[in-house]
Amino acid sequence: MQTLNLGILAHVDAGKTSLTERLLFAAGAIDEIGSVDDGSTQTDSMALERQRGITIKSAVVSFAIDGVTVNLIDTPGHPDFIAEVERVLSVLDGAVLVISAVEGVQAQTRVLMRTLRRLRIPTLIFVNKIDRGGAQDERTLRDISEKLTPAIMPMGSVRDLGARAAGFTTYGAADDAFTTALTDLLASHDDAFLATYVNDETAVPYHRLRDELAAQTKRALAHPVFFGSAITGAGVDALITGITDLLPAAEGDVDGPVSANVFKVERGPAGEKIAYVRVFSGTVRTRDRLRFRGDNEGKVTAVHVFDRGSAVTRASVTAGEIGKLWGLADVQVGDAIGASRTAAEYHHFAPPTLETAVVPRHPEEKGALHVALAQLAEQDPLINLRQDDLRQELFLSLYGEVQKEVIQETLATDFGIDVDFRETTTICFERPIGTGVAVEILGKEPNPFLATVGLRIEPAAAGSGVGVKLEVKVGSIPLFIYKAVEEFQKAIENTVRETLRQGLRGWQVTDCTVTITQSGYTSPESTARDFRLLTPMVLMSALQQAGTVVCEPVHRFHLDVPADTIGTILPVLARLSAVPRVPEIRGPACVLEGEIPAARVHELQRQLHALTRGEGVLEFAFDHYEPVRGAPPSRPRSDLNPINRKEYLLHVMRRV
Ligand SMILES: Nc1nc2c(ncn2[C@@H]2O[C@H](COP(=O)(O)OP(=O)(O)OP(=O)(O)O)[C@@H](O)[C@H]2O)c(=O)[nH]1
Ligand SMILES: [Mg+2]
Repeated sequence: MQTLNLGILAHVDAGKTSLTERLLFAAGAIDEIGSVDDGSTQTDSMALERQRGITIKSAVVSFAIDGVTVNLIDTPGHPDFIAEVERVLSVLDGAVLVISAVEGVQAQTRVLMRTLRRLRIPTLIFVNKIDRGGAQDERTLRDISEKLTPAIMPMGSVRDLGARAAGFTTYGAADDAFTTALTDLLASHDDAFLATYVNDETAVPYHRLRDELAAQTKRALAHPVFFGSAITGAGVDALITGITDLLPAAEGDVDGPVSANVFKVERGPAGEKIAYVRVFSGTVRTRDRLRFRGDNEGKVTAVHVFDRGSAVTRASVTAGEIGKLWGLADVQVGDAIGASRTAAEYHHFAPPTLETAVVPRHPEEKGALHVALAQLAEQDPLINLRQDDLRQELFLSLYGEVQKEVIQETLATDFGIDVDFRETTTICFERPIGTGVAVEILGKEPNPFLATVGLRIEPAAAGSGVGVKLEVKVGSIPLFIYKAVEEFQKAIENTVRETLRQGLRGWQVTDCTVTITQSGYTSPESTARDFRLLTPMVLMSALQQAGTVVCEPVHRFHLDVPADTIGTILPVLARLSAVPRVPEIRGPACVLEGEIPAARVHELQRQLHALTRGEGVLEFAFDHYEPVRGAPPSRPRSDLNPINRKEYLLHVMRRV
């Protein structure tokens, strides 16, 4: 039996969970259809999801149709939980992007589609909620074509739009407008196809058009669009046919070497760790020993595979399938098992832009809080749990306020720990603006360490992160010395990365290249420790020479407001350092788009109600980082600044 791993993605509330439920029902995997509003769906199974009516964690369910097992992955749409979507992307064979026919293309829809296209994930579009008042078909199609991609193909037409009886009829060979539009779209992507068509228009029979549409959809060149309603079930059968006909089933050699990716980690009722894996190649069996993240190893004690709705016990999980594995105690989200094709470090979306300190209400629970947060970080490493050495506080990175509330509630209900958060602040970055060079020579004052380290730091392209290069020649030296040199250089590289977590103003330094220009030691006295302690001094001195600019996250916003309020809104936007584009008046409504520093978004949200008589709707999504205008903010350091040599050396000596 073939497998298709399918992600359901959308802006919050577009109807992903309802559609997942409807697909399961239509395929006969469940007998009764659950509802998000009653808290009875298969995939919103956490108590918090049911209470809040939103999806917080990605969840897997499955159905079988026409000899294909479809593993559906329902993802959260709220931007605070985008990390959940990120982890799922690497395991998908295809996706359904859901768009509400009432709201149209929304902020998160663009972010998701941009990523799906960049990763070349075959994607169908489902325009949902055609039964709701205010639903639009033509306008939604125009919206998709203008804002997402023009490479779309409407697969049918809608009747009784906006009424409970709304339905969807698929086009066929007899619909001339459809076959002409389809031929045009397909010909624009494939020269061979275009040539056949130009030579003889009638030479392209309908089945050839369908085959070519499937081929181009599987290559993520074309995106068929379906319409329907997750609530009434309209259009859902056509969507299922589209899923099985137009999306590619998983491939992989079941007898090959094991290669798998961990995309979700959860704890079972007894606290045991469960890893969700997508297997790309090979077969994982109970009692197999698996290697992951370097030299970590674990023995699989149980395997579950998704089958008709839920997960069932099996002896093995094979290439193409998704399974749950028990027994891998040290496994983390994002781990590659065996020779996986995806690296553990993959980031398709922006990192969290906020941070906050977490404080237990009862100070004696500090230790327990650390353990609990470490467990949450295992499931979501992007929260980036860290302890501040100077102030002894625990810090988390966050996407937004809803995620913060969810963490607070999870700590209270699952771990019995009540916490408060300090003020949430924006996370900035520092980028070097020039080149800086520094060196400390072994045996030369004031270098107290048995090591020579020379470093150069220079700016690199935006978004490139930190690169470390070597300019030192190792030359022809005996192997045992070579090993030591290698170890010392590794120590320098690791320390460079560690030190750059706090730049001149306390922010992570990024988008730079650090070159090791010199390294020296004395044998056998020098140790890796000498390099680890000296490197921060050299690097910070080079960085000071280079200078840095503090960059803050900037969001792209979309504001829907009554047209007569625009005169009062524009000055407020200016005060908040937002840069709006020309307002677009649509009758009594006005659409304003532009950019705004992430730090000011909440202020805008707070004022919007009063400014627009409660009618304004604000949507935003992260766009890019840019230098802070005005005085750059600093972040208190969490440990000693190596620029202050005297204190740094005193501290280092005291630690010995
Ligand atoms: N009328 C109508 N309502 C719908 C339809 N699909 C979903 N809804 C309603 O829209 C709301 C959101 O639906 P969900 O299925 O939770 O949306 P979601 O995309 O999973 O939301 P998140 O997971 O929180 O991002 C619920 O109140 C649903 O009942 C539809 O086709 N028609
Ligand atoms: Mg949902």
